[in-house]
Amino acid sequence: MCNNECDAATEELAHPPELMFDIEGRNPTTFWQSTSWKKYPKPLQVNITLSWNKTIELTDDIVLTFESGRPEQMVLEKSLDYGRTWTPYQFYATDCLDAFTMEPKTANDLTQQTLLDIICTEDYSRGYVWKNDKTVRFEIKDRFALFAGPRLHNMASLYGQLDTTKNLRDFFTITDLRIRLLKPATGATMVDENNLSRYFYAISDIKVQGRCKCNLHANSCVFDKGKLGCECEHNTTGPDCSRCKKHYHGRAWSVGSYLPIPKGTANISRVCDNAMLRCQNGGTCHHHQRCHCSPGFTGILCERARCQGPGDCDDQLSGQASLHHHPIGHQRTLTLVVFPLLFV
Ligand SMILES: [Ca+2]
Repeated sequence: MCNNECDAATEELAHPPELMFDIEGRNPTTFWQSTSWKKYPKPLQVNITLSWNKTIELTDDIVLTFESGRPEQMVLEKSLDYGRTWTPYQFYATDCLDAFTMEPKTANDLTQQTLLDIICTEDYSRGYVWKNDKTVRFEIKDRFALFAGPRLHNMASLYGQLDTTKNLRDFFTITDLRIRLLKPATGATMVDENNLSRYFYAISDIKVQGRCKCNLHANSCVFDKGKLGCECEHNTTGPDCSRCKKHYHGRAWSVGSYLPIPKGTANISRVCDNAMLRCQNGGTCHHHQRCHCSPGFTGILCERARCQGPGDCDDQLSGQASLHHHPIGHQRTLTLVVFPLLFV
């Protein structure tokens, strides 16, 4: 660390926020470093806000790599409305009861029924660089595994759930993330009041992987005029393809379907059943392999009304062409598309 050499005004000695989002792999690592506790009587707190200005569906764990000790208290928060309102995603502390009056839990304690619970974990706060592990994670994949199995071998089951359960879909969806660093690592039970310059935060990398939320009405998401946007198909429009195009309002807009996942993927055991993968809008399930939909509805689970209008809308929407090909294959890695703002 550069305790005595940091200087924001000198390029070689500065540690600006951008260094959390450059490409790692070089040696030494590049990192952002906060000011020390010395300048902020109590406590040293920093917010890091990441805004995409676009709705994003997370597809992998969020991973923060600390070059300082991992914080003793921290909250990861999310917004779904471009930063107007925030809700906690996960609490992190060396002592959850003491810091947040919460029982300590881990992602492994979660079940299908408690997946949406917000937990406090002590897994990522122990010690000053505990066993050399410098990362703090938000475990997306462990949560996916509750529906898709331990090695995510049954993604069809997960996507079936995402299709039919809005709360679950929203849980993995964000427009912004906020990391609230509440107490730096001290490495001891008592804070050394005479040596507060020892305490600070330093982060070398923040990984957020996801894909644009296009409601499964687009195959690609492009960065245009400083903004991410879906390239909408199926006569839909809007930043998330969440509206029918003008003159295509014959039927209500509806979200697309995640199913079926790509042919050849293992364990497409069933497409529909009478429990979790129920055919919707009056559709009926045949041999667990397909839904027979009522007129005017389409999608694997008949969950989607058609955007009807002039021209060949119906043709475009029939059969496989109406489905979003393989969300997995088209997921976007957004590690560089972040605009961190730093507030101390
Ligand atoms: Ca870096």
